[in-house]
Amino acid sequence: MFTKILIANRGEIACRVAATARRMGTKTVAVYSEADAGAKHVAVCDEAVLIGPAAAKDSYLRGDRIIEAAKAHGAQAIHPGYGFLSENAEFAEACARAGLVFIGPPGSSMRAMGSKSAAKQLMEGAGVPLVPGYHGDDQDPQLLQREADRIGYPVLLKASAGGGGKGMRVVERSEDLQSALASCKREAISSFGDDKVLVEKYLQRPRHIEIQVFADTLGNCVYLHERDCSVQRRHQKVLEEAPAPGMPQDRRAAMGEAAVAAARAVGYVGAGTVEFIANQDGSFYFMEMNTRLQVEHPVTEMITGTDLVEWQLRVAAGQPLPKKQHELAIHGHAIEARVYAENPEKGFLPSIGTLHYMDTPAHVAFELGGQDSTPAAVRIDSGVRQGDAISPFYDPMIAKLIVWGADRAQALARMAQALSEFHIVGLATNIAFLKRLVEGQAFATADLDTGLIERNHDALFPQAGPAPLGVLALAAASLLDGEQGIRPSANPADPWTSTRGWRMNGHYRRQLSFADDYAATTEAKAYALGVTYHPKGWTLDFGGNKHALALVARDQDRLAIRLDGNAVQGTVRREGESLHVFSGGTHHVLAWEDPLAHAGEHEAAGGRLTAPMPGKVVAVIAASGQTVRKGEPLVIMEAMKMEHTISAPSDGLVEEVLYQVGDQVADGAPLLAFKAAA
Ligand code: MV4
Repeated sequence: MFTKILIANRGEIACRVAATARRMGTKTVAVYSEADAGAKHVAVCDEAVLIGPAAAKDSYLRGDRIIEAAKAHGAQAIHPGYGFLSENAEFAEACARAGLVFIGPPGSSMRAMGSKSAAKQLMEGAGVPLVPGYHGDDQDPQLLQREADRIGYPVLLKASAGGGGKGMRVVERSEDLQSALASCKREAISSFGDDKVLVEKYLQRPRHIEIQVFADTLGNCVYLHERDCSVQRRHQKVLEEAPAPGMPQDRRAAMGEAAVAAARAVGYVGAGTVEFIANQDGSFYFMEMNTRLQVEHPVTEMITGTDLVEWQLRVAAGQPLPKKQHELAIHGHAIEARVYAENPEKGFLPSIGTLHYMDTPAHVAFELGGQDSTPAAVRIDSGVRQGDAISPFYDPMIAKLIVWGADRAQALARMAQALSEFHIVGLATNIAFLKRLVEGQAFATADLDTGLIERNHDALFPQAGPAPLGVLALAAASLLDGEQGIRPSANPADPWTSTRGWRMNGHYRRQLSFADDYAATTEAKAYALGVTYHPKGWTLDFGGNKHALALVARDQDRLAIRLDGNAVQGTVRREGESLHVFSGGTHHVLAWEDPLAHAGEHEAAGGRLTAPMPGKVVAVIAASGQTVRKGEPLVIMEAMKMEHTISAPSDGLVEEVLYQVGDQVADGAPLLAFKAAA
């Protein structure tokens, strides 16, 4: 076994690989970019090497520097993770030339699967089922027309060099084929430098079912059953599960054997995934092979009780596969949800910034399940910690949330519960969307196909409404109870210094004011709550109705309240003047208008103007020493391909501009010194 490996990746997969290496007594070398000096993957590895600037092409894609780093640090092997260099045949071969083991398949296997049409020809020879279609070399438009007419419409044109849904055209009628062919070829040549296309029968409502395979250098090859990854949006997987709901044992074996035949046909070694599309009737067809460990591998680990990274290291070191086919049974059901820093309400736009607060459900970081032992109910694989930034340079994934259950119903219930306990402040996330998705009728009843999200759009993107009373009551209870903690008197029974709102005659009354911007109008929605204090709680007066409120229990930010006799639970996290209320999988942000907060602050206007998020300065409009009017643009930043204008908060003087065009700016960094006019 290797004594030291280099992990040529970042984020959760780098941390995941490091966890197994540590368990096996193998030392790890991390590589990192300038943006990742403080990243978790650097912290969890034994050694670390800076390989270049933030942009991946200058760092994580620099195979030459990575190989150099591996040699300089005495690593014997390189684990590529997924993405970056993981499916780069030249890199795999360059490792070998440098005397390093590439932990993955041979370059020849990657190349054989890299071209869709060549792969289909190979698969045809190996007896792997293919969608009815044409994948020949002759690209004469009239021949393609005859083939499409023979197959029958609708047909799908696919760029042979494509992948992940790029370069595809659905053609409904014979007379539309030539124009679709021309446009498909244009996209194929510009995206992949190769205009070869193939023609397939277009399947309606297909499922994406993939088979995990593993081969060693001694000629053994097994399948570790299937994953259903049908729930996707724009070819990005959102939920993955294993086993596939409704899969009969004989079809599972047939798909597994087809996948092993596919792997053997290309001389495969290591972890790979053979992707099929399946009709609703269960018929299945080879699509492509992913020649790497995949993001969603944990669901397979959970149901088979294996550590696939351990298998990768053993196979790369020349050892045989740890298990034979008949030893690979399925135990229970696992579901993975990809938690992203993105905004589902804004077209899933990535949300960059700092994870100011991250509270996760009780979980294990990585743990082996097993045929005999029950796996952990909840596992989280994450490459970030509270306080870390999600930068614009890399994939904005926050974590993979993986749950296991004895059956699908239990796994589903655990997923819904875990999502409602996953609380993040600082960034937009897809957590509430994921919760609606797993609880929705279609996923709950396993009515799966690749169009599930689009078809259920209205249920998955409900109109935002005003904050419900329970949310306002949680916020109120959190504030009111918090104030009671401030007790200057040594004698807790002393009514004169208590902050419980005690009054000698009658009950003390006050008003709490909250606001939110759910309607996304410029006018925020205001909520005014009258509060009357009682010895054991409060009465809330809201919208003309009275509601009895009492705090039942509190554990830091977690509250249990009674509201009109009903139990309500939630977490209230205060960040400045914002109250983040998490309850039942929802996240409401309420601005609290604290009447005391701004006392004595009026002269402090001005000071420094800060970057709202990490990004790049694209224009500096104001000059040092310039007088400006309120609202005038001063600096323009670009982050996530969008421009953000920083404007003068009031009339005043720009004392100093601290950045130049082209500079990278961290979240919260002062951009200019500004002095408000008197
Ligand atoms: C298809 C198909 C329907 N019929 N092929 C999309 C990406 C690539 N991996 C294969 N893809 C598809 N191929 C035929 N003949 C529908 C898709 C497809 C899809 C497949 C898997 C997961 C999500 C998808 C979303 C849209 C279309």
